[in-house]
Amino acid sequence: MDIQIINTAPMAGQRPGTSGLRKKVAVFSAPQYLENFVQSVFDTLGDCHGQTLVLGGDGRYYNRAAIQTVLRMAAAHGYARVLLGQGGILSTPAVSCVIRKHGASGGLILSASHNPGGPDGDFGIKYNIANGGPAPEKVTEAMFARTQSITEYRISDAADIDLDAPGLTRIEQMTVEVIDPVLDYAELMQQLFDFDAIRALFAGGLRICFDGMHAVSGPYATAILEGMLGAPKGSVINGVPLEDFGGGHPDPNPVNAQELIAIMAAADAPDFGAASDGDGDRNMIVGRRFDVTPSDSLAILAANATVAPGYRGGLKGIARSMPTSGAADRVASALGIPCYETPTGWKFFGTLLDAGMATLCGEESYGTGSNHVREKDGLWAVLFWLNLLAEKKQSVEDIVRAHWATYGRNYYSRHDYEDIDSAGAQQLMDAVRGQLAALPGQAVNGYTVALADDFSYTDPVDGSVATQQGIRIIMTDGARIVLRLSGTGTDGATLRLYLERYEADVAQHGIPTQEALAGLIAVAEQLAQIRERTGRDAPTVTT
Ligand code: VG1
Ligand code: CO
Repeated sequence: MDIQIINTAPMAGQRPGTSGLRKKVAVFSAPQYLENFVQSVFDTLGDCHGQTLVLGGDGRYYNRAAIQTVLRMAAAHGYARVLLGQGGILSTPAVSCVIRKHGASGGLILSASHNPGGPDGDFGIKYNIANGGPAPEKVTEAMFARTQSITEYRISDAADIDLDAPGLTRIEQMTVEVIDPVLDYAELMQQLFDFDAIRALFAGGLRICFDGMHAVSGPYATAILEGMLGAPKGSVINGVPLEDFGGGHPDPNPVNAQELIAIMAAADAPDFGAASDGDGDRNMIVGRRFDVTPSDSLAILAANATVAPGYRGGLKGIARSMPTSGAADRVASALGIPCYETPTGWKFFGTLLDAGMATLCGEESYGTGSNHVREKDGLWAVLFWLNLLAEKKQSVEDIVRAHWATYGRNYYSRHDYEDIDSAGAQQLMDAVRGQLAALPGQAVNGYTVALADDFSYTDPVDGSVATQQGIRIIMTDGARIVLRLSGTGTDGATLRLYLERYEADVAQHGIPTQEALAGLIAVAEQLAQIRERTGRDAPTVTT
């Protein structure tokens, strides 16, 4: 075995977005593309002799080939040990858990999360630091800068290793340990939730449907829900990870998870439904004929956190991304704890969690998590809800309605305009930005603008600043519109329009969401001229 030094040259477009570097498989598998990025990550980290790296992915097309390359490069970079998920499989929250539990210096997650997979789909890679969380922006920017000046990479010429056989293999000085991808994670879940109470729920006849969407969550859900907790066989559907996710789009929302939504709408629907995404960090919670908005889910878990043994001591604080609804803020204020508002992306929660300032975090995009790891965690949210059902002995819908009755309802929706022209999308954002200074005080369609800005964030722990994190137009009654461009797509641009309005009156809590937000939707159209500028007369996806 020898370490080879291969000449290379910078490639365009290797800047990580909201969550890692994502490109079409054809781009990632082109000669030296993956190698350039991985070497740039390693060069940014510096000397890794003696250190442990965690490695795994969501099982999508190109995962196994990419893992062999990363292993050879990690050996050439001096790592002492790699903990590799068997078959190349590790969910994003499991990587976070394994890094923390085994004292690794970091991990590489091979995933494009909710983006479609397969030879024509997307691939992605993300580096997580020693706390188990996504590398912060200053680190990903340094990695990007390195991709712009790279001249060579180092790689062992060792043969491919067996990714499926548990145990130890050596590449150069490095030991590769193939681990059970579920074990450490399942053990952590057992510490956080009342497994006996959940087991009793199933024994008492509770029926659930968990849709793994042919992505990475399947093995975790099957082992924990059906195996450890006794949910009836068949409770997990689409539970085997496939390289192309069965041709589906592993983004757990009512549009993409139609099979689950249909099951939950049937006359004999199960009591509880859930779905996760490509890499297992998101969750959609569904009751019988009732969808739970992710922002509400965060607020409800926060309000009831002490039902779970892992949170008996109460919460230090809550953190939510800026576009996420203010439902959690109302719970935080009732609990007398702070609520932090961060930019979109889990990397912004890490410092707050490390500093013990926040216990629960959430995003409107079906992402919820806590200080148990440093990533959002799909199955964790499902177990939390099951623990809640065990305690409350109410239906999902009754729990949500009771929450609204206590705190009021934050009507909330996100409209996505996918794959629009990038230059046009930028022009739209610039045009709205140009109006911001003049908007406060103006009346638009019955609303009066109180504040209009481009969200900037100063991290309260390390003082780092992130600017241009989304345009907010906030009305005098607290209703708001947020506009931002996605940082995870690979086709053109995706415009996200977020809409929120608070309703205290319980008699007004039954309005269909889009109807309740119609006035705000009209304001957004008037200010941003979305139809004209995108050439679309409706969003691609409404959640
Ligand atoms: C989207 C979501 C964001 C989430 C990110 C990564 O980003 O809006 O809330 O953190 O995906 O999630 P964007 O930039 O496309 O809006 V995942 O599950 O892809 O790791
Ligand atoms: Co994800």
